[in-house]
Amino acid sequence: MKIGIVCYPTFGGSGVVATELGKALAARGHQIHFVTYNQPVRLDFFSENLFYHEVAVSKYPLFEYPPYELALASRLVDVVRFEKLDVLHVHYAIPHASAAFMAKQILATYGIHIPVITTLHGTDITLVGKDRTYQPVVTFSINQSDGVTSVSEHLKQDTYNFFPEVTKDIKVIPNFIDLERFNQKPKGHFKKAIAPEGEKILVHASNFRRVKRVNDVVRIFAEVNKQVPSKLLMVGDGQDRAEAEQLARDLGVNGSVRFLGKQDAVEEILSVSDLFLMPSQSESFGLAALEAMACQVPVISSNTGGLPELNVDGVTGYLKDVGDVQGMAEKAVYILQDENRLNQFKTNALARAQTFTLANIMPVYESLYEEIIAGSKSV
Ligand code: GMT
Repeated sequence: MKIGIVCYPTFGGSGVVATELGKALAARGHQIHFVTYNQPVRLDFFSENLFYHEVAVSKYPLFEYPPYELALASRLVDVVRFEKLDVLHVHYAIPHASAAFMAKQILATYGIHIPVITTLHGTDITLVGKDRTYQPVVTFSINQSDGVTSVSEHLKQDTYNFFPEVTKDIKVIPNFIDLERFNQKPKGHFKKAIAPEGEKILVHASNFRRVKRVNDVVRIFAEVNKQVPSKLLMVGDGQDRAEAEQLARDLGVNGSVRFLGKQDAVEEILSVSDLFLMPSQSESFGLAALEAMACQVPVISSNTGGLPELNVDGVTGYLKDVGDVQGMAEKAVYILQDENRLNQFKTNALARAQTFTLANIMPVYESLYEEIIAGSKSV
């Protein structure tokens, strides 16, 4: 198949899922065309089946807000026509689903019928999407998509709750993990450098947006650190980083916390870690937690959104109410204090991650493409 993929090219989870899916499909022999404003971060190698088409947004003094959605729709028309794509798969509804709808309508005037699949990832529904500013457009473009998927059962229900006029059937296809990349690697020397006295290593990775509650990460760590010799690694960058750094100083733990910024080889950092912290306000799935589990790192998370579909309470980690810093710290100490218990949680985390493999999930997308393409040809 010739598949067009639209996504955000940044470090965000939706872009990662879209890129990894595209790479895997290309390895299966499909021709994959990424259409986005920058080279996706994980698309860092050459393959004969992978193509990248940049969306250039021209600047003009009148455009206080350059119309990216129009530039994207135009680029999609161009790519679908000239590369003869079979299907467009857009990740993150805003503005990708509506741009794809517009492209589809324009292509119809050339006699080209291109089916569109929209994958809902999380904040496109739970934060930005349900904002009244975008709600009618999001509702419309979901209903107009030929296929709609969501990354968890919870996100599917959120979509119906927040968008009462959405009538489209939503298929749940969970996020997946490439176990060839994400596995525990022998990085003893790195562990020794970070924790020379054998301290336990806690880790958090995100885009440091408000929804991630990074201050809670620092507060949980400060509590744990009172009872368990430990270090905290903070991976990523974003609006709340400076505040979290200040909080670490205020709580007197800055000497044990390292802010590493954006990192490509997250799996190496996870490989030396003992516990992953994800106290998010909302989380449709929690891909970063799955990456941690694949590297044998148990997870202390909030019980919000799709997290209970991934993190099994008392088995792969613990789940507590959003904002329950004390409860999360208590469970972290409980896991870290006993070496046998910690090892059991590590084993369980890996076993759970193995149920979300790329090999299991990719064929589900493949069959969906086939079904949607066949359906659109029969119309
Ligand atoms: O987590 C983020 O803020 C990034 C965001 C994105 O769309 O780039 O992630 C969302 O999609 C991921 C991939 O499907 C999910 O694993 C994340 O849980 C989800 N984030 C939220 O719901 C906050």
